[in-house]
Amino acid sequence: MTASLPLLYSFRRCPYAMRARLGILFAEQQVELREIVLKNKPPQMLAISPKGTVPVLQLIDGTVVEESREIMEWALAQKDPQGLLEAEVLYQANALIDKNDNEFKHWLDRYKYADRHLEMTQEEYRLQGEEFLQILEELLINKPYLLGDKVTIADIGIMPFIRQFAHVDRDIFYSLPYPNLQHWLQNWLEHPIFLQVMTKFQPWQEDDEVVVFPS
Ligand SMILES: N[C@@H](CCC(=O)N[C@@H](CS)C(=O)NCC(=O)O)C(=O)O
Repeated sequence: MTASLPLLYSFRRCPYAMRARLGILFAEQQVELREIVLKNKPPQMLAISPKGTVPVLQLIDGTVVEESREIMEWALAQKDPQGLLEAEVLYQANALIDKNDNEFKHWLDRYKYADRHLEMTQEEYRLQGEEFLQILEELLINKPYLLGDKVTIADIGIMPFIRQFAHVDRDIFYSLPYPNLQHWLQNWLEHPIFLQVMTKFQPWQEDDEVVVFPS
Protein backbone atom coordinates (compact mmCIF):
# COMPACT_ATOMS: atom_id res chain seq x y z
CA MET A 1 0.00 0.00 0.00
CA THR A 2 1.36 3.44 -0.85
CA ALA A 3 1.02 6.15 1.79
CA SER A 4 -0.77 9.20 0.43
CA LEU A 5 0.71 11.66 2.92
CA PRO A 6 3.96 11.80 4.89
CA LEU A 7 3.45 10.42 8.38
CA LEU A 8 4.36 12.52 11.43
CA TYR A 9 4.70 11.08 14.91
CA SER A 10 4.26 14.02 17.24
CA PHE A 11 3.66 15.03 20.82
CA ARG A 12 1.69 18.20 21.39
CA ARG A 13 3.74 19.67 24.24
CA CYS A 14 7.21 18.79 22.92
CA PRO A 15 9.03 21.93 21.71
CA TYR A 16 10.89 19.96 19.05
CA ALA A 17 7.62 18.58 17.73
CA MET A 18 6.10 22.09 17.85
CA ARG A 19 8.86 23.44 15.63
CA ALA A 20 8.30 20.60 13.18
CA ARG A 21 4.55 21.31 13.06
CA LEU A 22 5.26 25.05 12.65
CA GLY A 23 7.52 24.22 9.71
CA ILE A 24 4.84 22.04 8.13
CA LEU A 25 2.21 24.77 8.48
CA PHE A 26 4.43 27.60 7.22
CA ALA A 27 5.28 25.33 4.29
CA GLU A 28 1.60 24.69 3.61
CA GLN A 29 2.19 20.94 3.70
CA GLN A 30 -0.13 18.24 5.01
CA VAL A 31 0.83 15.15 6.94
CA GLU A 32 -0.88 12.24 8.58
CA LEU A 33 -0.43 12.96 12.28
CA ARG A 34 -0.07 10.36 15.01
CA GLU A 35 -0.09 11.89 18.47
CA ILE A 36 1.95 9.80 20.84
CA VAL A 37 2.46 9.46 24.57
CA LEU A 38 6.16 9.50 25.48
CA LYS A 39 5.72 6.79 28.12
CA ASN A 40 4.00 4.48 25.66
CA LYS A 41 5.59 4.95 22.25
CA PRO A 42 3.95 3.00 19.45
CA PRO A 43 6.07 0.10 18.19
CA GLN A 44 5.38 1.36 14.65
CA MET A 45 7.29 4.55 15.50
CA LEU A 46 10.15 2.70 17.18
CA ALA A 47 10.40 0.39 14.19
CA ILE A 48 11.22 3.29 11.87
CA SER A 49 13.15 5.36 14.45
CA PRO A 50 14.64 3.26 17.25
CA LYS A 51 16.10 6.31 19.03
CA GLY A 52 12.58 6.96 20.22
CA THR A 53 12.32 10.74 20.11
CA VAL A 54 9.59 12.85 18.58
CA PRO A 55 9.12 14.30 16.08
CA VAL A 56 9.62 11.62 13.44
CA LEU A 57 8.51 12.07 9.86
CA GLN A 58 8.24 9.25 7.37
CA LEU A 59 8.11 10.46 3.79
CA ILE A 60 5.99 8.83 1.11
CA ASP A 61 9.07 7.10 -0.33
CA GLY A 62 9.78 5.58 3.09
CA THR A 63 12.65 7.92 4.05
CA VAL A 64 12.67 8.64 7.77
CA VAL A 65 13.49 12.16 9.00
CA GLU A 66 14.06 11.97 12.73
CA GLU A 67 15.47 15.37 13.71
CA SER A 68 13.13 18.31 14.21
CA ARG A 69 15.40 20.73 12.34
CA GLU A 70 15.50 18.43 9.35
CA ILE A 71 11.71 18.16 9.38
CA MET A 72 11.39 21.97 9.27
CA GLU A 73 13.95 22.09 6.47
CA TRP A 74 12.27 19.28 4.52
CA ALA A 75 8.88 21.00 4.78
CA LEU A 76 10.19 24.40 3.74
CA ALA A 77 12.17 22.86 0.90
CA GLN A 78 8.81 21.69 -0.52
CA LYS A 79 7.30 25.15 -0.39
CA ASP A 80 8.37 28.33 1.36
CA PRO A 81 5.87 31.05 0.51
CA GLN A 82 7.06 33.38 3.28
CA GLY A 83 10.77 32.83 2.65
CA LEU A 84 11.69 31.33 6.04
CA LEU A 85 14.74 29.68 4.53
CA GLU A 86 15.93 32.78 2.66
CA ALA A 87 19.64 32.45 2.00
CA GLU A 88 20.63 35.91 3.29
CA VAL A 89 19.91 35.06 6.91
CA LEU A 90 20.19 31.29 6.85
CA TYR A 91 23.68 31.16 8.33
CA GLN A 92 22.68 33.41 11.22
CA ALA A 93 19.41 31.54 11.71
CA ASN A 94 21.20 28.22 11.93
CA ALA A 95 23.76 29.63 14.37
CA LEU A 96 20.94 30.82 16.64
CA ILE A 97 19.16 27.47 16.48
CA ASP A 98 22.48 25.76 17.31
CA LYS A 99 22.81 27.96 20.37
CA ASN A 100 19.24 27.18 21.36
CA ASP A 101 19.65 23.43 20.97
CA ASN A 102 23.18 23.05 22.30
CA GLU A 103 23.29 25.60 25.12
CA PHE A 104 19.95 27.16 26.04
CA LYS A 105 18.07 23.84 26.12
CA HIS A 106 20.51 22.54 28.71
CA TRP A 107 19.72 25.42 31.09
CA LEU A 108 16.03 25.34 30.25
CA ASP A 109 15.77 21.70 31.35
CA ARG A 110 17.57 22.45 34.59
CA TYR A 111 15.51 25.57 35.26
CA LYS A 112 12.32 23.60 34.61
CA TYR A 113 13.35 20.57 36.65
CA ALA A 114 15.59 22.25 39.26
CA ASP A 115 14.41 19.73 41.86
CA ARG A 116 16.14 16.98 39.84
CA HIS A 117 19.39 18.95 39.46
CA LEU A 118 20.52 20.02 42.90
CA GLU A 119 24.00 21.28 41.90
CA MET A 120 22.62 24.80 41.39
CA THR A 121 19.53 26.69 42.52
CA GLN A 122 16.60 27.27 40.22
CA GLU A 123 17.47 30.96 40.10
CA GLU A 124 21.03 30.18 39.05
CA TYR A 125 19.72 27.96 36.26
CA ARG A 126 17.36 30.73 35.17
CA LEU A 127 20.20 33.23 35.07
CA GLN A 128 22.26 30.90 32.90
CA GLY A 129 19.30 30.58 30.52
CA GLU A 130 18.86 34.33 30.51
CA GLU A 131 22.14 34.77 28.66
CA PHE A 132 20.34 33.48 25.57
CA LEU A 133 17.28 35.61 26.33
CA GLN A 134 19.55 38.67 26.36
CA ILE A 135 20.89 37.82 22.90
CA LEU A 136 17.34 37.47 21.56
CA GLU A 137 16.25 40.68 23.28
CA GLU A 138 19.06 42.60 21.53
CA LEU A 139 18.11 41.09 18.19
CA LEU A 140 14.49 42.11 18.63
CA ILE A 141 15.13 45.79 19.31
CA ASN A 142 13.12 47.64 16.65
CA LYS A 143 12.47 44.37 14.79
CA PRO A 144 9.40 42.15 14.78
CA TYR A 145 11.36 38.94 14.13
CA LEU A 146 14.73 37.67 15.30
CA LEU A 147 16.50 38.39 12.04
CA GLY A 148 14.61 41.39 10.74
CA ASP A 149 11.26 42.28 9.28
CA LYS A 150 10.44 38.78 8.09
CA VAL A 151 9.85 35.53 9.89
CA THR A 152 12.67 33.03 9.47
CA ILE A 153 13.37 29.48 10.52
CA ALA A 154 15.07 30.93 13.61
CA ASP A 155 11.75 32.27 14.94
CA ILE A 156 9.85 29.04 14.51
CA GLY A 157 12.81 26.92 15.60
CA ILE A 158 13.34 28.81 18.84
CA MET A 159 9.91 30.06 19.84
CA PRO A 160 8.69 26.79 21.42
CA PHE A 161 11.69 26.74 23.75
CA ILE A 162 11.22 30.35 24.87
CA ARG A 163 7.57 29.52 25.50
CA GLN A 164 8.64 26.63 27.69
CA PHE A 165 11.10 28.83 29.59
CA ALA A 166 8.42 31.50 30.11
CA HIS A 167 5.91 28.95 31.31
CA VAL A 168 8.13 27.65 34.11
CA ASP A 169 7.04 30.81 35.93
CA ARG A 170 5.12 33.33 33.87
CA ASP A 171 5.20 36.01 36.58
CA ILE A 172 8.98 35.89 36.71
CA PHE A 173 9.38 35.78 32.93
CA TYR A 174 7.17 38.79 32.36
CA SER A 175 8.92 40.71 35.14
CA LEU A 176 12.35 40.33 33.50
CA PRO A 177 13.85 43.24 31.53
CA TYR A 178 13.18 41.75 28.10
CA PRO A 179 10.23 43.74 26.74
CA ASN A 180 10.96 43.00 23.10
CA LEU A 181 11.27 39.27 23.72
CA GLN A 182 8.09 39.24 25.80
CA HIS A 183 6.24 41.03 23.02
CA TRP A 184 7.66 38.64 20.38
CA LEU A 185 6.58 35.62 22.45
CA GLN A 186 3.14 37.07 23.07
CA ASN A 187 2.68 37.64 19.34
CA TRP A 188 3.65 34.05 18.64
CA LEU A 189 1.32 32.67 21.26
CA GLU A 190 -1.55 34.50 19.57
CA HIS A 191 -0.43 33.72 16.02
CA PRO A 192 -3.08 31.75 14.09
CA ILE A 193 -0.47 29.27 12.88
CA PHE A 194 0.76 28.65 16.41
CA LEU A 195 -2.81 28.16 17.62
CA GLN A 196 -3.26 25.58 14.89
CA VAL A 197 0.03 23.92 15.87
CA MET A 198 -1.39 23.43 19.36
CA THR A 199 -4.57 21.64 18.25
CA LYS A 200 -5.28 18.77 20.63
CA PHE A 201 -5.40 15.22 19.33
CA GLN A 202 -6.11 11.98 21.12
CA PRO A 203 -3.15 9.58 21.27
CA TRP A 204 -3.07 7.45 18.14
CA GLN A 205 -4.24 3.86 18.24
CA GLU A 206 -3.78 1.35 15.52
CA ASP A 207 -7.40 1.16 14.36
CA ASP A 208 -7.98 4.91 14.38
CA GLU A 209 -9.02 6.80 11.30
CA VAL A 210 -6.26 8.81 9.67
CA VAL A 211 -5.80 12.27 11.22
CA VAL A 212 -4.74 14.79 8.60
CA PHE A 213 -2.79 17.79 9.86
CA PRO A 214 -3.70 20.47 9.15
CA SER A 215 -7.21 19.25 8.37
N1 LIG B 1 17.25 16.12 18.61
C1 LIG B 1 15.87 15.71 18.63
C2 LIG B 1 15.33 15.85 20.04
C3 LIG B 1 13.88 15.46 20.18
C4 LIG B 1 13.51 15.17 21.64
O1 LIG B 1 14.37 15.06 22.50
N2 LIG B 1 12.19 15.01 21.89
C5 LIG B 1 11.78 14.59 23.22
C6 LIG B 1 10.42 15.12 23.62
S1 LIG B 1 10.38 16.86 23.73
C7 LIG B 1 11.67 13.09 23.24
O2 LIG B 1 11.10 12.51 22.34
N3 LIG B 1 12.20 12.43 24.28
C8 LIG B 1 12.13 11.00 24.41
C9 LIG B 1 11.49 10.56 25.66
O3 LIG B 1 11.18 11.40 26.54
O4 LIG B 1 11.26 9.37 25.80
C10 LIG B 1 15.09 16.56 17.63
O5 LIG B 1 15.49 17.71 17.40
O6 LIG B 1 14.10 16.08 17.03
